[in-house]
Amino acid sequence: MSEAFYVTTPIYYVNDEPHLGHAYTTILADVLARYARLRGAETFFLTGTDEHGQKVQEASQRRGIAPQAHADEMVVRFQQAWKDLHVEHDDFIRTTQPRHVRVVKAILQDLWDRGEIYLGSYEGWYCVPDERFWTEKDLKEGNCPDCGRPVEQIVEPNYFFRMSAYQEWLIDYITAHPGFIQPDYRRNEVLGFLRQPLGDLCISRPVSRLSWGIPLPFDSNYVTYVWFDALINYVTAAGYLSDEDRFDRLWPQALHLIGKDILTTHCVYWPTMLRAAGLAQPKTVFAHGWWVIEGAKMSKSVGNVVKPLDLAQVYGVDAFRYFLMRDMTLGRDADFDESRLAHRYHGDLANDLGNLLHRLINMLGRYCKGRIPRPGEVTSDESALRERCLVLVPQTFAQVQALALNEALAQIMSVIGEINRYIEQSAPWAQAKSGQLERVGTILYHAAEALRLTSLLLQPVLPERVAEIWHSLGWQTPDSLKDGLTWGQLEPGTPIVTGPPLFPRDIERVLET
Ligand code: ME8
Repeated sequence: MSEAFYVTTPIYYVNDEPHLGHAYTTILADVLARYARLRGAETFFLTGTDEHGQKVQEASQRRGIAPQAHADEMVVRFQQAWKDLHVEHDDFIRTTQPRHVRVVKAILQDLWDRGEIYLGSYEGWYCVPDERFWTEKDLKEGNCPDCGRPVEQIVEPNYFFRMSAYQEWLIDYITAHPGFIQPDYRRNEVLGFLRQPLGDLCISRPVSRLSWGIPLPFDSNYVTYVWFDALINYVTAAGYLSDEDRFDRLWPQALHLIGKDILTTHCVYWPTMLRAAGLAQPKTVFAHGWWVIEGAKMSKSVGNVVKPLDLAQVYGVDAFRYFLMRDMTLGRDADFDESRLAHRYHGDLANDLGNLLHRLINMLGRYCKGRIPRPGEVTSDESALRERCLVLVPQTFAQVQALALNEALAQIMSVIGEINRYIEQSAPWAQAKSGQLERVGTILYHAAEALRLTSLLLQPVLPERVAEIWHSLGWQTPDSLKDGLTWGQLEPGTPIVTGPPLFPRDIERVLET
């Protein structure tokens, strides 16, 4: 294996219902992982759920069941959604799993033993009727943001991680490693934040207020603050303290995909925690933008939450995946508009890709007895087409590795357009009329082989549709898809298979936009 590739999503709060935003990050990770597998890299794709904390405790209390039982029920919604969206993760971590609890406790104990954690006092605002703590900036006009009642300032003993000691080191590290936080405007945002003095991080909650968390190994009257627990999932799953060889291979290659909402936790808390624990940094933290609806962030209270599975049911899962990857410039916000999804569906997918397969299968049936023909002598047109497809392979991998997925897809689709034009210009129907059957075979072989190879580069985004293309062309996929990335794999004489349209046109829109 040439190299390792380790990609993670945030672990989502188990109480939420998976929506377009969660689906986006997870499909993005899936697509990147599939490209890495296609390149032949040792690939590890991790997602999961964040299961401790106040909200889970409260929700389970309302239902009158234990928090673990509540989480066990809730987690299924994420697991099922990823399955339905053709997400092939290698691991799904839950922060309540013993493998994770063990690592969190080991790290806490080690930091405590080495004086990186100390007992101090936490000052904050407390809403007595709600039994909730708020920070100064949470307050609405000085009152509880939830119920609007006055809050009391309280002082409570708590444990702190000496985060402030790492401020200078972190600034230097970020400056010396320009690829660490991406895109660059997010790196600048973090460096801007670090111009203010960095405080220490309160990492505990007293059990009297919150019991649903990982107990501090050195003081059973406290549980671990949920972010200090959650971030550690990334090293737990990579094999830290369980499979050190694997951990050493994967960890330096880690790519954390996150939304821009959780930049500080991943770019300030996490690097300093790792540093204090004596661990290396992940390779990259990449913060993508928001999917917004008419300029507003999706939220349950505004009632503009897009349910990914509703759309996937109408347009098909693969078309939905294609749209998300094609229409967001990674990093920037993107406005979700179903008419744009419909436009991509009819244009790129049905007209360009679906139609290419459809025409080819028809012509192979009509002129080549329903079999892959044997190519004869080639002209410069065939050589150019072959060359274009072969060059596309490294170009696509380079763009994907630079996380320019929308550009990679635009380029692949432009080659699909070139295959369509090659057929137009070579006019196999006219050649057939004048009895040039060998020429017809040469043209159709090249067009079919070009489609096979180009569609392999679309497979990470459209896994099911592309498998149908290969089935129609009678291509026996190799055990490792990487071996399919050369020219000339369609076997002359193989029967082709006529199937239903790849992207049927009679779909109805679900949302009124
Ligand atoms: O923050 N557009 O979990 P979470 C794009 N448990 N992406 C979006 C989005 C939107 N409108 N809405 C959500 C947490 N996301 C913590 C993470 S990690 C150690 C702990 C995606 O359930 C995006 O990836 O609130 C964002 O960062 C994540 O969902 C937040 O998920």
